[in-house]
Amino acid sequence: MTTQIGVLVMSYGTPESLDGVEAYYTHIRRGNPPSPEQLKELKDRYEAIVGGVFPLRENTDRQVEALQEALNKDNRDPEVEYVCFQGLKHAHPFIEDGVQAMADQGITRSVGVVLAPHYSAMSVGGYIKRAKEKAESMGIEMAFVESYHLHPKLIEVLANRLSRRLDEFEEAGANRDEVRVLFSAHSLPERILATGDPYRDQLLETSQAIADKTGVKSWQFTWQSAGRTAEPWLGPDILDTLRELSKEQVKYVLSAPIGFVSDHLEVLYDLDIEAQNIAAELDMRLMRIESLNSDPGYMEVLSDVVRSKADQWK
Ligand code: FEC
Repeated sequence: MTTQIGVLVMSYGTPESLDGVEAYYTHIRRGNPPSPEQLKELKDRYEAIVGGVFPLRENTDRQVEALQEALNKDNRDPEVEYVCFQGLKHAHPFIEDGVQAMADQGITRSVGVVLAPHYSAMSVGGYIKRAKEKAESMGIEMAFVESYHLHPKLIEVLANRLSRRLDEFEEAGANRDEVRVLFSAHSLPERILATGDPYRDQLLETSQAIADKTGVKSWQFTWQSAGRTAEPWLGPDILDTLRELSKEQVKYVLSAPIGFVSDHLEVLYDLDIEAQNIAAELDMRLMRIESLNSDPGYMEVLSDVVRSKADQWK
């Protein structure tokens, strides 16, 4: 007889339409509605990205489907059937809806995993807290994957993407060593450092591991997509970094947003539009590595970390 193990796959979430942007933004702001100017500015950013749509929704749907397939592939755990449920931080179906759906299906044990490889109490920690609270109230036993930022397969798939773009720079006439690689991730408020949060160190470890694997010497880490709040956020921001690099006469830049696993606003707008515009002004050639989305290698990473957590129940 097979046992069902639930997998709560958690991701940031995105609105379903432009009409849903206000409710989404209000949720991100913990119930404080944005001003009309802030709302317009966010809608404009969504409208500017490819097709003016919300690619994160489709990408997350595909990732959840692909993970379920990868987990049950080859009948590796014949006694277990993994059933994936989606839980989003700021949109429907919310994290709590995902846990409820598991309970409705009679699932009593589940692994929670976030589609973000690096742990911060403010990001992944927040997802886990909400899932845990709901699971406890529903009598579901849950185990959580906190991070997977040094998983060898993750480093391999990211390194392959980086190498492919370096080849393209070479084909375009640049010398590989002239390309400055900029690893980046979503900024968070500086106050996380005072509490010993591992976010920054984990990001630097991923960057170093990819640089080692690809033999890249000319790299640095920079932040992106800082929130629009008054408190200080971790920096330098990628736009300032580009300006600094221009002063150093750097002409070729490769962006590697390792903190993200999907094409979405923070990649398609903040990097592909905003950073590209600055690069053009500075007469720099900027390329970006391809996002992981539902790459089979990334699905292997996720299924491996989920299985390791589920092993305790076998
Ligand atoms: O494509 C999409 O629709 C969603 C793109 C998106 C992703 C994403 C990932 C992360 N965020 C993280 C932290 C914060 C903090 C605040 C914050 C604010 C926003 C706003 C938008 C937004 N985030 Fe986001 N984030 C995405 C989108 N984020 C839109 C609101 C407008 C703005 O500030 O630009 C500040 C909240 C506050 O006001 O207190 C903090 C982190 C990640 C990466 C990890 C993860 O995916 O969970 C960390 C994708």
